Amino acid sequence: MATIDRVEVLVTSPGRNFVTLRITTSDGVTGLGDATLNGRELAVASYLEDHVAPLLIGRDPARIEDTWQYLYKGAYWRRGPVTMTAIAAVDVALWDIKGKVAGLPVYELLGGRSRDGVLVYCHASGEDVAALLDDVAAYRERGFKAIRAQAAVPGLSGTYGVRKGAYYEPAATALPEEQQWSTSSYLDFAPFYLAKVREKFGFGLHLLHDVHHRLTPIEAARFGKSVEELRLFWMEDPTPAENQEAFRLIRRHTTTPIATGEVLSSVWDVKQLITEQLIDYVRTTAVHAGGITHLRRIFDLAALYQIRTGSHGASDLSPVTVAAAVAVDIAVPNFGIQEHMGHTPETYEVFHGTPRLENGMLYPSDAPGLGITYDDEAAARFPYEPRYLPVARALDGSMHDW
Ligand code: KDG
Ligand code: MG
Repeated sequence: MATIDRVEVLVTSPGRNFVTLRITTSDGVTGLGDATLNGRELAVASYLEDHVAPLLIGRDPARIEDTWQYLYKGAYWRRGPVTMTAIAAVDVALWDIKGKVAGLPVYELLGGRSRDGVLVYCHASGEDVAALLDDVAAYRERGFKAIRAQAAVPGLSGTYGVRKGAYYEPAATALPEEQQWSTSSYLDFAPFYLAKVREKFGFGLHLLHDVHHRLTPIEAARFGKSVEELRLFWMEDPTPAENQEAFRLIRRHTTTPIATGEVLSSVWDVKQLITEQLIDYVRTTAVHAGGITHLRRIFDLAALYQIRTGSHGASDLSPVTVAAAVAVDIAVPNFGIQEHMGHTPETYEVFHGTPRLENGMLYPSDAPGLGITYDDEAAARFPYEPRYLPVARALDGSMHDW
């Protein structure tokens, strides 16, 4: 029997910070897992290095489920983003190893393809409505069939989701940047610019929007109702998702589909949302929700309630997570859509072999495992730098959800 011989926690910052776990077996097979938790990277690195790596040495790398249960039940302290991201990194690395040992891509081990490719949505944004419309046009030119639209709210410093240069990176400062928030300005403006997108491009395009946890349930209900005729693919995170019953109120008032779950890390965190059919798309990911093993469990529960998948895929999820996401997305029966932001050229200097993007669809690599390799020499050129996500304050100076 092969055993786990080496466990390395790799931290690099090619354009942004990434934490990667590399597991090597006694047969010399390596597996990669993403362990990046944006703005709290070193907490997961320490969890893995100090508390998980010593437990893995000598274990059988083939026993993925048992290792998952060992790390989850063995921690005693359940769930939470740091624990679940650490477990995810181990889980994904072990699936990568299992695929390499079998000589098969991971999606074959999950039951094989249910579809030819994975529909993705990209991010269009603008400092004003005209710039947003130009950005949507440019993404359509590139073949995207689904586009998320966000525009800067006039008069506020810093709106979530609005790109300044070629790449959007909110975790860009050594201490959290303070942005402003006004619910009334947002509620007046967002339906207006989403209508402009529909007016210009019609309905032959999936249109998405991220509220980013900013509204109360009744405000979210009003927003959803006000954009109903625009037939959004979804409104995302209308209200902070830890209050699961809040979605009952939103649901009572609007047929605009709801997506949530990117900050949630276990099946327990989405159980009520799913079993009460309070959402339409579940956005949990392989990196923050316990790896491929646990994500599959969440998606299977969602399938029982006709809820589709719509995994988070921002640029703070490394190319290893993109590969893991596509492996799951291509296999599960209830796939909905996959977020895809892509990464900077520096990131692709470190991570090679990312899934192929063509005409708004992602296609998995046919290489055994997940198909991603990690370039240590390139990684060494990009040392870790502390970076924080912004925070938001309402106009009276009080803290708001960012
Ligand atoms: O690290 C935080 C980002 O991943 C998040 O703000 C991105 O909301 C997001 C999205 O939908 O991509
Ligand atoms: Mg989001």
